Amino acid sequence: MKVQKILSMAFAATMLFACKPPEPVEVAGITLNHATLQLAIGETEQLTVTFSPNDASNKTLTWLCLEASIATVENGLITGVSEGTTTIYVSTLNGKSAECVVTVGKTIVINEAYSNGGRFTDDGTSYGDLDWVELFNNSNSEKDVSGFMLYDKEDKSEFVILPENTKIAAHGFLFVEVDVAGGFGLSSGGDKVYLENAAGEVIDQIEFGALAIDEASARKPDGSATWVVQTPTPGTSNNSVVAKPIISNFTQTPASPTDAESVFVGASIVAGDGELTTTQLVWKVNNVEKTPITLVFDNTINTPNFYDGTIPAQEVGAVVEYTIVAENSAGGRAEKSGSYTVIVAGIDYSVLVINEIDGNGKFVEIYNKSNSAVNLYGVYLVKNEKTANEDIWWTGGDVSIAAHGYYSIQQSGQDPALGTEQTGLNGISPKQNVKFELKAPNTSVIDEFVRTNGGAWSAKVKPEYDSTTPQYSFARCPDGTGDFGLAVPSCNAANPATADGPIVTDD
Ligand SMILES: [Ca+2]
Ligand SMILES: [Ca+2]
Repeated sequence: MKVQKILSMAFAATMLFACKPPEPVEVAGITLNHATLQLAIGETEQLTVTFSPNDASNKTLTWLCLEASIATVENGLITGVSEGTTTIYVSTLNGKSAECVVTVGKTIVINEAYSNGGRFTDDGTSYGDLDWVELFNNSNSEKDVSGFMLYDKEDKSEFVILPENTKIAAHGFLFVEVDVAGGFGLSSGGDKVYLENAAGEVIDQIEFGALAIDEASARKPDGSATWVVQTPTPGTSNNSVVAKPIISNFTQTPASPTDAESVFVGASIVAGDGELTTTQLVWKVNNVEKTPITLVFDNTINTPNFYDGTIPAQEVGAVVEYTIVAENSAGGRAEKSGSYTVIVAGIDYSVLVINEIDGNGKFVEIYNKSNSAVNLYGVYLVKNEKTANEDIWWTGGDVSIAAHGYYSIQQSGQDPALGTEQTGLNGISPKQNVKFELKAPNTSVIDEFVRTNGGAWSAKVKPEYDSTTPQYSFARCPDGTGDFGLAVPSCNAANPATADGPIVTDD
């Protein structure tokens, strides 16, 4: 009996102890199984929460999505609604929380485009051999893209069709070279790309601007609606590289400033990744570095994100080179360069003509029809429609051509006593197609001479005036105002009042 009583008391004590309410275990923190998530429209994905500590007493959660138009969430089950990026928040009753950034996109999208295929950077990098696009599968299941079609013109005159059995893994990438036989090239100055599914429906279309050799236009994050410019990542995620700032709508006014004019330089600049930290104009005059000019945001210009600054007026002949530099807080950097040469104000260049061209004596003679001298600074001759700087045949220095005077430019290697100056370039021939354009510093054409049979500039043309006697030049007769005809060469001297005959092209 006594033993039984003792046991009974022990049992009661135990019961008393067991019934004492346990101390609640507070939630110290929660984490989600995804910090970021990619989802196709209409698709679902379950987020799961891990509690710390795991035996926390109250695991009640509240879920919230910032933009229900992009995605919805119910007990951690996310449903993609429309293209965009939003954030899912989950919190406990004691205020611990976690979040997941959700990007919702179309199931299969054009994720990246590269337009400088076949070229190499200075360090030999090639981002794929040919122009290419990258497709991305936003969804969490593998997708068959056999028969999908890519093209860059609405008439579908050139296209690439993805072959049978082409699949893209869940959240995977497909690298597609497009500048292949029957395919299409992408313009490095900017282009469009369309993507059709096997049923012939356009499921994505993009448009991108000018890209440098080390730049691609890319969705970032992958599959999102946000486009950036960054180092190409063919066939792999765009998320791992830093997006550069994008400089567009570049403006320089005036194009050919005089010594009385300051120069307005501006561009639209967006950050890419992070925030803009630098918008600067780095510049030099005649190779001497100047203090950089800060480009400031200008809301008076009706162009978005426009930053501009002003380079002060410089002396005649000054060569001004400048670079817009934009940097973002993520370490991305972009540049856009320009240059100009300061010209003399108020010159009427229309009084200048190409007066004579001699393919035998190898000179071009310029004549001034007016009663006053004309400064030739920045006036230039272009041969055979070439426009690259190295192909400008001659550019005038700070010299003047007298009233009713002549100024001749010889091909290199000719008798220096004959002309006024020599150009380093050669190539005047009396038996080839030829065109010379005399241009003002603002690039407008003042006068031109052309003799062509319609073929290539390198093509031979008959008759070959170097094999005739005399070896004629092509000259305005009389000086300045007459039509071009055949004349005995007269470098830096008056052309005859009438030509010996017309310039003939047999073929
Ligand atoms: Ca990529
Ligand atoms: Ca002459």
